[in-house]
Amino acid sequence: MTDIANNNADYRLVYWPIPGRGEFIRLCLEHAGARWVDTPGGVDEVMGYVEGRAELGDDSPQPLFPPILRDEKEGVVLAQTAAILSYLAPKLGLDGEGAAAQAHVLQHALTGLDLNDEAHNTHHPIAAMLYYEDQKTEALRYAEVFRRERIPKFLNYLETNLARNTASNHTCLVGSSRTYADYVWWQVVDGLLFAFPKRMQTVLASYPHIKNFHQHIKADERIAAYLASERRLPYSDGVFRHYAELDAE
Ligand SMILES: N[C@@H](CCC(=O)N[C@@H](CS)C(=O)NCC(=O)O)C(=O)O
Repeated sequence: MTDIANNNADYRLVYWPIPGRGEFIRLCLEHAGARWVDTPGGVDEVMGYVEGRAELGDDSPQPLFPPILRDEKEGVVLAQTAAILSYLAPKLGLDGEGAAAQAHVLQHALTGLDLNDEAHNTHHPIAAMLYYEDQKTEALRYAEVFRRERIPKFLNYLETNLARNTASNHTCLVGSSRTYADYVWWQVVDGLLFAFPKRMQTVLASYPHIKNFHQHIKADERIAAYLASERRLPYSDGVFRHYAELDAE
């Protein structure tokens, strides 16, 4: 639930107007029904942070790039997706129980973020600052290996760990309730379904727990309401892009 009147928000996300890495954080905030706002100042606000013009207070470091989170109550400004997620986790009820479970949640989240980075490289294998059109030949080669080797390798990891987690009847990665690692993986699977629909249809036939996990979270009341709202931004120029030439069964 966002709070459009910014002054009532507990959290402020500062990110580009795309799903991208901001989406992992948005999903967690929505899960908890947190009062949050999404970059009210738009792209100028993002630039203010990366160019060192934003008010950070005394104790928060200068961020290098978005996503950036402001905890309005605590006066904390924080960057790096994994750091933001692990900071928010106990506040949003999305951490594991105990030190070992919390480390496992982080393990799963970082692994999902690795796959997110590789998905980005399928259309930007040479440099993020160059246009896709300037690296199409390399993108075709990268995407072919990504589809054949990397998607199954990572999804096998997800399927195996969902299968191992009987405590949640295979619907979560760690323990009996949802953590931020589940949202990281949900978003990556959802993004891959958008970007590589042919390949995902083929591989998901072998991964029943992933299919169920994806549907289960999508059907969650708060998440379903979020996905149907304007707050859920459409896939466009972010990590997950659909280029037909990069997809195949
Ligand atoms: N490891 C960082 C990566 C952050 C990142 O690459 N942010 C992108 C948007 S998703 C960006 O705006 N990068 C600008 C740049 O690299 O100059 C994280 O997970 O937060």
